[in-house]
Amino acid sequence: EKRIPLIAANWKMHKTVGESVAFIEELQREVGAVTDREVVIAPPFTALAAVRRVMTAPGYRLASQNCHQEAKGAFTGEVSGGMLKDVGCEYVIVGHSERRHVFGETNETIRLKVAAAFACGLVPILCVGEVLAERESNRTFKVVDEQVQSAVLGLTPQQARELVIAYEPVWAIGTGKTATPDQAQEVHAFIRERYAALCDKTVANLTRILYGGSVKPDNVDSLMAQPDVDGLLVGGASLEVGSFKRIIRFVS
Ligand code: G2H
Repeated sequence: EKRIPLIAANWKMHKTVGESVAFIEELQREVGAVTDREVVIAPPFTALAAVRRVMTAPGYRLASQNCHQEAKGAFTGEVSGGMLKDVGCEYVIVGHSERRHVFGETNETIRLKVAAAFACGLVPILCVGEVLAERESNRTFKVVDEQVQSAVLGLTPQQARELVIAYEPVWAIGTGKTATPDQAQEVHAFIRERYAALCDKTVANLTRILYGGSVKPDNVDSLMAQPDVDGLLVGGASLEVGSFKRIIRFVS
């Protein structure tokens, strides 16, 4: 068994329904079916249903950018995993650095969201990563380790195997400052090693670890050439079909 590369577009708070549909139609027209990699699109909540309807080519999957940890209830403004599954999502991004740092999500909230996502039949894409001050004080491994460890607490071996991890150094997000392929590889290898210790070696060898943070057409090949980089989580460069198409077609 091999790790199938996964390229995810995180559109954040961008695109109307019409813009989202036009993007998916054009992307599928230009790229067509993908068989040796998975393309995951995470539009805003408002465009999920419309994107689901036009996403018909093989290899494309729908994701949400967030979910609430409870199944239902008096949580005004929130969306549950079950609702996302219902609209056709297969994946959900959990613990993105913007959720952690702008909206105050803690490792504990994120652990609950990971569990809730699995309970609804969604696969979480768990984001982890250090801020600049943590990197500069040599705490990168410690921070990432705590984030991963906390999130996988209580997962079954099957869930641990399905979970997708995205390493996104916060200092590289939307800043144009990408981690070098070596910097990414170093942390990815560390995550896999820790994952093997926490879960199991076979599981860790099958778990996909994505890199995110200023991924661009001109750095995608060198990132994907790293042995422990199994895919990409792309923000800014996923908003245009031209650049996202090039990223999907990485060669490593
Ligand atoms: C990191 C990434 C997508 P960008 O947030 O999750 O965004 O590619 O714009 O740095």
